[in-house]
Amino acid sequence: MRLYFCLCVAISLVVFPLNAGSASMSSENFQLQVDTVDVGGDLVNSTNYQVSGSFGEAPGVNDTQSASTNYIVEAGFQAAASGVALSATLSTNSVALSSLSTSAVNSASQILTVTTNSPTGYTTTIIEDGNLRSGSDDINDVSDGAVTLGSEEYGISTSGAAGQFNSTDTSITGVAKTIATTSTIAISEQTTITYKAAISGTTVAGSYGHTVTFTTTANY
Ligand SMILES: [Ca+2]
Ligand SMILES: [Ca+2]
Repeated sequence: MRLYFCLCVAISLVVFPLNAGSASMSSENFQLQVDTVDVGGDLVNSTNYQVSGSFGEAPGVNDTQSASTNYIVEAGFQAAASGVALSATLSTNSVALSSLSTSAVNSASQILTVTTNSPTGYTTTIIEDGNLRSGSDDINDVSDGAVTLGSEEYGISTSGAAGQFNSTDTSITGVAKTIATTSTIAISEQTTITYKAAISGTTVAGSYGHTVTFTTTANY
């Protein structure tokens, strides 16, 4: 018995503004997130750069982002007011597990890459639009921690420092599940998501598919 199905994935991002680390002032009618003493400033944009400047700050200090393995510095008062930056990409938007048989566990992967200057990191969740299915038939979600040869089971695992299922297979359900998270900034942090499926002798033949959605948010 041979089956073919593919998985279609999509990604969405939610970004919330970051409150600056300096002291804020507020009253009934206003809130100042950051403050400085200078004589002026502006945000300047071009094709290849953005300069956020305030007169009175040291020249050149606030022109560029400084990054290393363990930190990102957004220097200058205007940068402090600009908030958190977050980007997330997938290496592919479609994953195919090819034809399944009772003699193999098929797998295929995609890579999630996240960069954020949030000092408390990010969290990525996955959710499905329904079980992996073909009409009214579906492939059972893995429930015992491993997609096993000869058993009808489907799930994912992760690899990478941020991965949350690096040593077990887990189901994808209609409830958002955290698959990757960090507690510090991330610079091109990669998490590999591996989809795995196996069938039994009673699995109904067909073309199976579903859609999953990733959501990445900065931690606060
Ligand atoms: Ca499911
Ligand atoms: Ca199993």
